[in-house]
Amino acid sequence: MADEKMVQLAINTIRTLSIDAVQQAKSGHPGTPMALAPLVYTIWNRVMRFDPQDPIWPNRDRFVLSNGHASMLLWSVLHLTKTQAVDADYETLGHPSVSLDDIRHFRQLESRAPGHPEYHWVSGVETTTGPLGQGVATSVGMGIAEKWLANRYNRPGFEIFDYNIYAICGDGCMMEGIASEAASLAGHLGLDNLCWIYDNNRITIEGSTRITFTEDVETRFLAYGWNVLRVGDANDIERIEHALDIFRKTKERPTFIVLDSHIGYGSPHKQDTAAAHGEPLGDDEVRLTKRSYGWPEDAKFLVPDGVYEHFAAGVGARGAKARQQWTELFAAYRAKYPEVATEIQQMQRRELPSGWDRNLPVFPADPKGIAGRDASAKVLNVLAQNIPWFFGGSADLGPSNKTTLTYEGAGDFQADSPGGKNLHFGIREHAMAATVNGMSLSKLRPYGATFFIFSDYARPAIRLSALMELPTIFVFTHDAMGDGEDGPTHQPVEQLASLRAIPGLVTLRPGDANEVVEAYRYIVQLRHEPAVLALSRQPLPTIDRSKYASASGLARGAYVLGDAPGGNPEVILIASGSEVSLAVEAHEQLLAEDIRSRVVSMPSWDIFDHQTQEYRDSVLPPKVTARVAVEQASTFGWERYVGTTGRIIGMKTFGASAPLKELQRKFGFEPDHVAAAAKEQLGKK
Ligand SMILES: Cc1ncc(C[n+]2csc(CCOP(=O)(O)OP(=O)(O)O)c2C)c(N)n1
Ligand SMILES: [Mg+2]
Repeated sequence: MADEKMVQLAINTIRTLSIDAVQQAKSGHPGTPMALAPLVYTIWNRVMRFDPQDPIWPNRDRFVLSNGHASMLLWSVLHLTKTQAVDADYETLGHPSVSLDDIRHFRQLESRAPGHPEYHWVSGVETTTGPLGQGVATSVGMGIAEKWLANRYNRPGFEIFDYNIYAICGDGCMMEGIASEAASLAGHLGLDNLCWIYDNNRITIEGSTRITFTEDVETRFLAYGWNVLRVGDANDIERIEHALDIFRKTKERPTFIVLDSHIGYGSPHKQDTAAAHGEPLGDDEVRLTKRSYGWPEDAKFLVPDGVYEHFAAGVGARGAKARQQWTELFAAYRAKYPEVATEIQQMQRRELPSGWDRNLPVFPADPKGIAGRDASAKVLNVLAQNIPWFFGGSADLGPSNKTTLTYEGAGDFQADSPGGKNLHFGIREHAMAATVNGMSLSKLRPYGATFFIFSDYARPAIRLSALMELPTIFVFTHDAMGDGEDGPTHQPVEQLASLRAIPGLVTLRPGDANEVVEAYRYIVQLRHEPAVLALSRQPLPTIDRSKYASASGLARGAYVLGDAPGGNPEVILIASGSEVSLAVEAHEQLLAEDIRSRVVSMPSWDIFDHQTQEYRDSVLPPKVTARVAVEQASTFGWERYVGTTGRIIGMKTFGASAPLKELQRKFGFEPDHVAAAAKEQLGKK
């Protein structure tokens, strides 16, 4: 068969698999796969360096489908290229990632062709997408990661990292603010390894973009400092290939390709209408559409003869050769540079280098103490020196978050210094969070920082980090009312509760400097879970660990810090963060009055909830129902630890603008108040 005919056959296979899967599922998005099949075909079969036999080969090009609703594009191409499945231990499983049967069961339970691309569920998916804008923003982190990796590991004659990132996006992604933040950052950093292709079909769910989106997107990207190209016909694969070629030759700027397309291409009644976006075409229209493609009208889930072979000869052969060459190159590299080669291998498996925790600080007891953020600064500077690929930055609050790495040689990450370990995200929290996810997907161990209150601006990407099971680290300081005078706009109330509600996210609020150290020790060892650290702005007393239990108890989420004589408490005080030392003071008052008090430090609900029932009962004995929880945050949810009769000293309103001491008095965060609540629990007023 003439090559051109084969190409059309391959493209129409992507289209018809997408149409059939949506029709069978009675839900999904057929129109965009129908329009973008030629683009995806060109990227995958002609350009991308990707070996379907090893979808996690470190130097592969990355493909991000930011308009995740068009997931059938990805399921089709993963299937047709016979991309192999890989497990969580990075082992190839010997079966395809997406089978034809999975596609037949598109959007059904257990199918490897779910509604949207899911990173931890389907091999070959580089990042979870669906919340519009997240994919393109995440791709910026992938671009940063590649630059950093190339700078650290490449040697003359050894281009160990030189991959590109291709992200497809639609009108929705272009409208979302996060994409603007991310594009601005990528332009500033001159990420020439990054190419976004914008599906300019002028259609979203409510109809034509004439009703919502009339800006000049091209000029916007020119202003961001991108190289902007346009391909006027989404079916013209030669032009698409040419534009992608220009991208690869463009230096010092990311590339933005505007691709004019027709949603629902080939459907006589639905092309160019919103009706093609998110519902099945319907049996009659499917037949008419297939007729327009010259496809057998009644065939379903058809992969014509030669199509698998065509992809095998394209991306398959090119990827296998590239990986083979890289593997040989890496073997020579390992012989010449064994230490850095080991680093790469450890990083790829999310292992830690030996000695990763050497020199972690130990803080002596000190009633004046040290702020959570200052303790964090000491730890970050140690970890970043022990773990070469551990680094990050802040959204313009480095001096406040104390996340700037200050050791000699840490450096700033910029276009002309891609080896720097201090990232400057600018005031772009949404994009920062997605960017650190992209870095994490590239196997670095990044952190992103801002004030705890602005975790709301990072929340969509935090949620995705948990959904993807990525060990991304979010460092949030000013965790309560410690910045008193800034007032309620800056005082988090509901943030802890809302982050604790995210499945799989480890939220930690350490109670003193040594708990900060233990928190990092715990977090750094996570391989598949993200973590949020909520740190104080103000100094917290460093608890005397010769008198109270070791901070290593943090690793169990909650632990008995101080106890009644004989370990037989009648009342339990539970606290996190800045309220731990407050609870300790109340505890000492109670002991002095011969009240058998226990004080529990509870830095993490999530970790505690994963301990055995036996351990949890040992910390919070069920028979002791007199309980007081104290936390400078919403009381929401604390009933689960104090029961329906316990007392919760927390926030039921927003805070206020005033010095911290006054706020503590106003809202009841004082030892006397806590001790009084404990006595009330015991009926001793
Ligand atoms: C953050 C976010 N908001 C809303 C949605 C719901 N949604 C899914 S697709 C879509 C329209 C997207 O339009 P466009 O990107 O142009 O996609 P096309 O129909 O052209 O493929 C919307 C609003 C979403 N997935 N994510
Ligand atoms: Mg659109």
